[in-house]
Amino acid sequence: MTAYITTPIYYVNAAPHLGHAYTTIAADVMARHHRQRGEEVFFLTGTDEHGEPVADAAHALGIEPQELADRNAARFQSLLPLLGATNDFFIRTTDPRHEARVQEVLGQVRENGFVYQGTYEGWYCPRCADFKPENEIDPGNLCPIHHIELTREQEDSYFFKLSAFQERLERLYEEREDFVAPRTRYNEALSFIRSGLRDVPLTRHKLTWGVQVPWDHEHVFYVWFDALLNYYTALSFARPGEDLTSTFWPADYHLIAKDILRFHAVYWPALLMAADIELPEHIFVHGYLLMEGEKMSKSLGNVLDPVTVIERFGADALRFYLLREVPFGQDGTVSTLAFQTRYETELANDLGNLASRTIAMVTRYSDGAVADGPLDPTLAGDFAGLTERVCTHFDRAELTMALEEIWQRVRRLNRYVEERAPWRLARDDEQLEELERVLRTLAEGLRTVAVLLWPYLPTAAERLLAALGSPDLAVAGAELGPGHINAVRPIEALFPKDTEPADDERADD
Ligand code: ME8
Repeated sequence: MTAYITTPIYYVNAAPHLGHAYTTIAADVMARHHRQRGEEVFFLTGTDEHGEPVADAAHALGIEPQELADRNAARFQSLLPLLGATNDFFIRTTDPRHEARVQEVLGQVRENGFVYQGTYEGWYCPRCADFKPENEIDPGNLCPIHHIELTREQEDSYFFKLSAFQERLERLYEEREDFVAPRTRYNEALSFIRSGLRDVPLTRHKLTWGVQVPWDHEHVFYVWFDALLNYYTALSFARPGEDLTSTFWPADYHLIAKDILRFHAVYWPALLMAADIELPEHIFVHGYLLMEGEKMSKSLGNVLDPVTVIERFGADALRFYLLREVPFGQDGTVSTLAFQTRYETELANDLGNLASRTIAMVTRYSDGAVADGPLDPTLAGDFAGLTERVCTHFDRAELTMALEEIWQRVRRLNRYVEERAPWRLARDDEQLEELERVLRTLAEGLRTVAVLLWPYLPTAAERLLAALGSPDLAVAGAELGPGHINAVRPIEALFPKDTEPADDERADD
């Protein structure tokens, strides 16, 4: 079984920020989870380097677009190891192999009869690189996302016959209710389709920074068609001398935020239909990270730098915080204060203390050895079906709910320590067997949560599993049961509390 997981490819008109890190982290959590399920995973991310936003940003800096693309693609790329991202490839749309494939696929779309010549006139936002329908324009003729004035554009274009796919798209949504998740986004995409699809420009005449249209060299492809195709083209050249398309296509999970829903949930399937290419399985749509109530984006200038957070607290803490704080799929506010609270109460106290205490007690009361025998059925009952529930949440794009399921067990284990008070049992020789059973249950419980937490907290989980002498990460082995752990080794604090206090000023600049 394979799982092909993608992030959007990010614009290189500026440096990466926390919003980009968020999607990449979510995709990485999914990639790791599917690897734990024994699936062969291909995880793709990359950069979108053509189009007006990039050309404009480069010209403002007095450099060539390619130079800006090289500079910022490198920044997006170097962020990945810092986040703990395990992508299998990084695609750049200025890669000539991508460009050639885009020309090939869109040439096929034309041959199939879905391209015609015409003139386009409409209100255009150069930052979105998108024409805005009249009902989406803010008062004062402003872009609802960037709050900048829209320009009236008229140009000769080749058009993509989106309208020809009205019925097929409606049928797709009827037949596959899990094509877009969560449901609110599915409904939004479907109502956009039902409101009546109009043809869209496929090429730009005035722009030169893009993939050249093979049948008319005065045009380049509209950046969105070039960009969307990355998911498909990458497989043909990600591995030198190998074409992975037949192994991994169709994509299983496209992760995106709601800002680019229409492109992914409407244009993308239509384009693939027009090219006779199989459609992806699922589009998982998350909300916006908000700072001071506004979508955080480069153009608005209120950016929290992920690198600063990682340097101070580590990638695990950032990964955990973002997926825990903001219910995946909804908008949510992030702040350094809330981050610190979660770090201290949940990572340092709930999990960190549980790990240190459990290992310290096994070391102290039984010389680090975990005796064979059955587990406490009370606790086993509270863990029953956990792995299955976690997997089901993942299948529905419920990454925060999956984490909550696991975290409830972390808290359960803490209560178990208090209830059974091993330090009291240790004072009574007659309770030796009970003490051994409690310690064994705790150690095995800790192992189970560590395995399931690994996608979110890879470094901490691996350290913990190493200390428990049970490095196996497969979810199949994550069910709570005896016999995995024989002995424990001492462990340093997983989430030390004495990290430098966060400073709102610094984190916000
Ligand atoms: O749209 N909250 O690129 P982009 C959550 N190149 N996610 C956020 C975010 C925020 N505040 N800000 C950005 C493009 N993101 C196109 C995509 S794909 C074929 C082409 C994330 O650099 C989120 O995933 O504007 C969003 O969809 C994406 O970055 C937009 O990145």
